[in-house]
Amino acid sequence: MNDPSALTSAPVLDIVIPVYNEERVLERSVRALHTHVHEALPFATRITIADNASGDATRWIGMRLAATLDRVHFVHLPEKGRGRALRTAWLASDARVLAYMDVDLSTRLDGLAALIAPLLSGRCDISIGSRLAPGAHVTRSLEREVISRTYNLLLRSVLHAQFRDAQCGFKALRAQVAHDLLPMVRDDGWFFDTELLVTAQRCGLRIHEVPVAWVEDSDSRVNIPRTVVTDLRGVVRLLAETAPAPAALRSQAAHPQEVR
Ligand SMILES: Nc1nc2c(ncn2[C@@H]2O[C@H](COP(=O)(O)OP(=O)(O)O)[C@@H](O)[C@H]2O)c(=O)[nH]1
Ligand SMILES: [Mg+2]
Repeated sequence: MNDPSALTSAPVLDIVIPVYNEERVLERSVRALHTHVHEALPFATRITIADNASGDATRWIGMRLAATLDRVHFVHLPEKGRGRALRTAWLASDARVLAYMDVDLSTRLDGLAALIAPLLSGRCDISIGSRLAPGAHVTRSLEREVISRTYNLLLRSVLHAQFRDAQCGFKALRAQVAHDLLPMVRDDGWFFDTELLVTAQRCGLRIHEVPVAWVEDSDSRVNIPRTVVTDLRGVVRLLAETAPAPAALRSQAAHPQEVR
């Protein structure tokens, strides 16, 4: 149970929900997540709805939810881009652990505790949901399965990625890590996740993968051909960039901290 006396203090965890034209599911998902965090997480948790340029009723539903539910915030950005929404909401947050999850709740909510626990105990710097790790239960179309496996194979062979699933919409990291890492991440769209993880790995940060139970929602904002092209361009850019890690990140990697 969250402590009601702590409603105005900084939460331990901030879960950002990036949304673009999600009037259909926004209210149902936020209410389900709100109930879950209050019942299942033993620390103060905020939910931040981060909308970019939605043209439907998303903005008004988000504002109403923020006015109605405790510890639910709403931010609106005029320009599109999921990475932009995550970057902005994370950098503005005063929570010690920052997370995000897709609004369609494709990941089962009971995976949240397993995602956050290794960050709170200091066992890792970034914790990511994985549909390709042993123990994951995934229901999705053959097309998305093939694209996902091919893309992640490419990341492993070309960029030497040590993580299995770059694109699962379920990730968390320590706030200090986000503040140090995000200035090095340039992409503001779908490639943001990959760039964040590859940059973290290059800085020697510890990435922990949590197998998830995932049921794909076929209502998608992804334009697959366009996203494949921008992802491949992003991979080529990261291949060409091998900037050294800033000292702050190197020392975090060398001296991992427990989050209190
Ligand atoms: N803030 C923001 N969120 C976005 C944008 N594009 C997609 N999203 C959100 O990103 C999440 C994942 O999108 P979705 O279409 O389910 O992706 P898929 O599951 O990979 O097909 C959802 O919560 C979307 O509303 C965007 O431009 N801005
Ligand atoms: Mg989805």
